[in-house]
Amino acid sequence: MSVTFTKRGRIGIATVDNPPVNALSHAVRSGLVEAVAKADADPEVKALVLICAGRTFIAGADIREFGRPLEAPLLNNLVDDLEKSTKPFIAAIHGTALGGGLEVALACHFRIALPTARLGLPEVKLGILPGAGGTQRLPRLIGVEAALQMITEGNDIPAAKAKAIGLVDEIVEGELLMAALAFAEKVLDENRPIRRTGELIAKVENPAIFDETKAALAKRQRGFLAPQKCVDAVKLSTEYPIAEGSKLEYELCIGLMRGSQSKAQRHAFFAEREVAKVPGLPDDTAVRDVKTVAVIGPGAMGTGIALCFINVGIPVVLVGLDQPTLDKSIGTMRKILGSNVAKGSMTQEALDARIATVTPTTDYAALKDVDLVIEAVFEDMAVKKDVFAKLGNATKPGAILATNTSYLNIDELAETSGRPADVVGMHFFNPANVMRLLENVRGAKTAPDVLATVMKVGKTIKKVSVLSGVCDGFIGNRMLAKRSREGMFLLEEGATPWQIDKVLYDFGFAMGPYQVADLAGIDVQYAARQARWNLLSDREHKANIVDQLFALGRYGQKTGAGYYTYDDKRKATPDPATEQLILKHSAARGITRRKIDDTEIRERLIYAMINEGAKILEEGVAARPYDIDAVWMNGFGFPTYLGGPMFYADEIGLKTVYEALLKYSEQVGAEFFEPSPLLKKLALEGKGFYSK
Ligand code: T1G
Repeated sequence: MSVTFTKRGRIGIATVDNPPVNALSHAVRSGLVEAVAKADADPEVKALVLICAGRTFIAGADIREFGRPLEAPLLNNLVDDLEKSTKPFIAAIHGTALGGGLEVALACHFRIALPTARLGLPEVKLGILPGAGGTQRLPRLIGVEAALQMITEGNDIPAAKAKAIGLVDEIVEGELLMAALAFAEKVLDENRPIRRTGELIAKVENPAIFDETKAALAKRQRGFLAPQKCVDAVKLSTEYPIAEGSKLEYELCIGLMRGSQSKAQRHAFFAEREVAKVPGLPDDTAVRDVKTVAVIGPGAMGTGIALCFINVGIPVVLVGLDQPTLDKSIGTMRKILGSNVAKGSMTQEALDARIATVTPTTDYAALKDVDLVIEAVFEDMAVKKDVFAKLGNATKPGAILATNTSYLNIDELAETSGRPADVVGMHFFNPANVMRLLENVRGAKTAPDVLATVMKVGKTIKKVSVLSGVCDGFIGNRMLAKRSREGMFLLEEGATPWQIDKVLYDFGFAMGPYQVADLAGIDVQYAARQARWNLLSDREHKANIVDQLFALGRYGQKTGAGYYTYDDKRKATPDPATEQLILKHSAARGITRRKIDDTEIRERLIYAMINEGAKILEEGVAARPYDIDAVWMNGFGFPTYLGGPMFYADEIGLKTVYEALLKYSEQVGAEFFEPSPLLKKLALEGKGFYSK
């Protein structure tokens, strides 16, 4: 039974119980409609408390029901019934009141919450908008400006802020049901008037806010449809009475829900959760305690990694070669946390206390009690082997030894430590305290409890953890290398860096590969190329434009010129000198340059990645296509409204990808575009990577 109706004296209680997050499934909607009818019909019942069992209030509509015909009663029917009741209805909130859950609470006449509760309308993150009155009632309750921000960004807010903006009537402590019953009695005793949110007026201070918000969103959430429609929906609240506005809102919501973007963003939602479950690693696999962490190497990555842990209250021992580099790292942490103080989301005392949980040292003896060590030193095998040899002796039995390498062979490092079962890859992405992706890498001898532990640690530090097997570049960088290869070949054959950058920018990436190269540093790319030289094909050796730019000292933004030139505001301008260098290179390579259209560029860059993704699945480096999509959406900027490379491939059709690969196999070479056996098989069977 998803909803029970009980009575305590003159108060009715509707309790929703639909684990894990009390989603508004058909059964819950029906149960609530029944409970409201009972409360309305029962003369003894003078008020109703709506409360949820388990860890949270209603966390929204049941996303798994999307894409299927929606069964009555619809959520809109329920919220209308709630609001029009003549008896005070009180929503008692704990955990997260999200999406349809907050819409149900908004239709209640009063809302109370525990201090730990959070409230939000995250629908825009699923490529839709609130479709049960949220865009009509929230602006009426908290004002258009505040509602626009909550609805277009989709972030949840703490109970205290919700109280401050009028979304919640009272913050209550202790046992929620008791507090809710007391609040209901107070409402009745004081004969408080029923306040129907839908009858309030949506006040707007700046009528231009709608156009201004749309313009800002077009930049900040470029390519996403839902944020724009959210603004349209909120505007309706200032133009129509609740009933009409809600009807129009619902149509906008359903329109988005049927679209490809929402389908992709819902896929992204579930991918993020699926990747946390590792096939073959039972949920009850033991995990090791991780109360203290050490980070070896206080460089940019080490500093970001240390921040991930101190930000969730786990103290860090930071190991460096000398005091100045340690001081520099602490200084950087202070600077990064300082922006929170400036924004008012953190006090200076809290900042100082957090920094105090970092113990900088040059002495490996300080590692004797730590539970997890993450090595983040220079990407050189000899340097890393030296560190792992020391770690094997300096740490306690059972301490996990992780490496942040992005390319090097973890099994070699594991052997050096003398305890390969404790060694694992934890590959963070720069900046580590910002990027959501954590690629955990299973070594040949990594123990199951070590894997289970680092997957759990990933969740603790608020990362999307994906497990990869050992190979050159793991999941993300391995596929990226194929895209970069094609980018180089296309430059030789007739494209320009700015043409290629525009194609990927229009595709939905925040930046094209050559602007990224200039940002990360041509010198860094050159070093990575040298380190992987033996893994490159003969043609890749010859497609050495990176080497030529490096030789000219053009390292990108840091030297004011790379592929582009940069002014003092770091604005990029296509550089004719680079174009000349590329033309001369093609001539020297005996390649006749030709006009290359954007479609070919897009297909060669993206299909090369998809084909490599298929090989990664074949080899078991990734267990599922979800893992690949989660890596690319959370670590490599693949637009979530396209769902990741493997989902995208299914949407355009594997047959289309397969035929294009055959074409480029002819044109560029089978060495580079021979379709993987898995992709060929699925394409010829008319299936996709996600086909059951
Ligand atoms: N529907 C179906 N399943 C859901 C779900 C939902 N709304 N929310 C979570 N789950 C599943 C999830 O897949 C996972 O399953 C398990 O619950 C635990 O989730 C009309 C149309 C609530 C903050 O967008 O943000 O309302 O993997 O691992 O980290 O306007 O889940 O175990 O099988 O994420 O503690 C709007 C989505 C819907 C909220 C908890 N609501 N959920 O986080 O656990 S649209 C949302 C979350 C809507 C109306 C519209 C989080 C959470 P499994 P979890 P968590």
